[in-house]
Amino acid sequence: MNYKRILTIQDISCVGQCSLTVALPILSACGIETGVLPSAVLSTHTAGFSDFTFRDLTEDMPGILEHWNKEGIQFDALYTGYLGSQKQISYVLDIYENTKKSTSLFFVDPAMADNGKLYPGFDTDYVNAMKALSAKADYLIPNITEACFLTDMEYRMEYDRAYIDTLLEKLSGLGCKNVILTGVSYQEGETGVVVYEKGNYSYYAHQMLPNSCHGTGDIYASAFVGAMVRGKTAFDSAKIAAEYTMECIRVTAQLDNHWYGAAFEPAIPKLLELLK
Ligand code: PXL
Repeated sequence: MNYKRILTIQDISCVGQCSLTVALPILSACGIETGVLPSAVLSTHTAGFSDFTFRDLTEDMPGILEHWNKEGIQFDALYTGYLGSQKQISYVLDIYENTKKSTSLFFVDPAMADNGKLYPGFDTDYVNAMKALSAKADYLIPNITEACFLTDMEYRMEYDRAYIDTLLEKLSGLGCKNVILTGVSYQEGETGVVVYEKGNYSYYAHQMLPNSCHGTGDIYASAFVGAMVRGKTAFDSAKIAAEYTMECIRVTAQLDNHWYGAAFEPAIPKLLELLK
């Protein structure tokens, strides 16, 4: 039986349907044993709520790693998302180096920005630390805004294939092996994802839905990682994650006042169907 164990490191936003509260159920639905390491605990996510609480768990990390090492605990894959602090990023690298197997895959979603802007609380030092983490990724999963921050390129709302090619080359220049670049749109009414594997470009285009939701980056990355750890190719995983994310957006569009996240749970049967 193909039963793998993954570790995911990202925050717990207690309410808001993002990060760990999205990654854990999606990876579990993919049939993967999922170890979790919360990077921080927030009362809600930071996009649209005010006065949220934030407890940084950076200083818990070395002790957790020490215990895992004593127990000989290893993971078949490691997947990082929103991290709590710049210092934490170096601990995360330590955890990766000391819990991986020779075949383990490292997935990095540099969850720090969208729509041309960094999320609240992040700065240039954090971006620089994220560049170092991204360099180690087998699969880096940024949106265009994050890709621009990681490569010091100008963020553009309108662009062409040459702009995307330069972004991909610069991201590879950081040292990561493969890139899954989300939210790439070359035509009105259409968007898609670029799969850049060992320097080879492929593109999965799909309909651009009229509504967008917070947290879809986390849904996309979790489904992509889940499909890959299940043994799908990167292109098939990119497609499965895109189709599932679109279904989540469609479900959310039917709800009133669901502004803070995407209703990914009712769409889980669709994910299971796509994984068959
Ligand atoms: O969805 C990314 C994300 C994760 N975690 C927290 C966030 C955000 C985006 O705003 O605020 C705490």
